Amino acid sequence: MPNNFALSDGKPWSRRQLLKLGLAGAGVTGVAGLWQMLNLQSKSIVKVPPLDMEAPDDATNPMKMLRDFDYGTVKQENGRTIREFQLIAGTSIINLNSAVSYNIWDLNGRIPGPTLRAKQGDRIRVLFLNNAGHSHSLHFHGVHPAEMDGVRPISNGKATIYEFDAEPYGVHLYHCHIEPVTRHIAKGLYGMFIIDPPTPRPPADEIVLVMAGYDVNDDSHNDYYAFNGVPHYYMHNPIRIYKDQLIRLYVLNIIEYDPVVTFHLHANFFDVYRYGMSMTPSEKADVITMGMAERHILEFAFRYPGKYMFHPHQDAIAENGCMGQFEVLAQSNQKTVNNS
Ligand SMILES: [Cu+2]
Repeated sequence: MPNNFALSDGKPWSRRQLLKLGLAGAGVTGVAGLWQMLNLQSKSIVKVPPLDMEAPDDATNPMKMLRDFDYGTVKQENGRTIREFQLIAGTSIINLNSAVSYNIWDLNGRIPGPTLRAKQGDRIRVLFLNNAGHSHSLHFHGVHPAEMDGVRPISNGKATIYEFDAEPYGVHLYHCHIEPVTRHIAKGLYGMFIIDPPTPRPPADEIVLVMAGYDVNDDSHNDYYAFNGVPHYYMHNPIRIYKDQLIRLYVLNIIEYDPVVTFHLHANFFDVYRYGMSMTPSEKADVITMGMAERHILEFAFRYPGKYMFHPHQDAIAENGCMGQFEVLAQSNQKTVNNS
């Protein structure tokens, strides 16, 4: 397989370019496509409050990212199911607050990158195009051959293909692995990679929370922190969920420079599925400690309506942006109030 091919104009791949490479998608078909449709159908059993879409549709749209899963394009090749994703590294400027803007590296125009989602056993193919100015790569957590480990630099304007089987099931991640890795991660090149178990988990309102830090003055200390890209966003725009409905949080700690953070949920306890690698919880907690790159599934339901905070219990980290709240709504047919 060609592992490093140049693209002439550095623009996103056209269907013609992909056809030339034999990589154009054929749509959702076959068993894996059926799984995807069933997955989406089971989601339709779950009631999700209308989103407050105040945020601009640019590199940062934390409300949209909460429940946004990229299932890729499913194809059949030689009797195998291929799940194909496209990730394009670029550059963006984001506003960390009303006074501070910051240059990031993004994936598909967003920070964090897309939450990729597959079923255990799918063949994963990731088309990676680097348009972000420096050499970058994508390293996936999971099990795969050495040549697919994503530590080889892909220079600016070049593309590569990572291909491997999705295993084992769990909550994983991907990130750039070019030195200094701290900087390449802290500047935005990361995302969550969920591999679903063969037997689906029960229907739930599934929500992604990625904790990250920003070192804006390059002194190897974070100045700001965020859930899903924007400091304090979910404090000002609470995540609406419904009372008594199962919430399944996929939480990732990708904060560089701080060795560990915790995740604390107010007024509740959650079931912990460590690394998402089991179908039965290992423990119940209201604070969980997460080292760099640790990620877990946390499940809970709220019994009482109201607003409830979540944040790392290192309060300096919370106060500098890694803080949000759930707004628990009483009835699933209730009209939500736009309090903007
Ligand atoms: Cu990089």
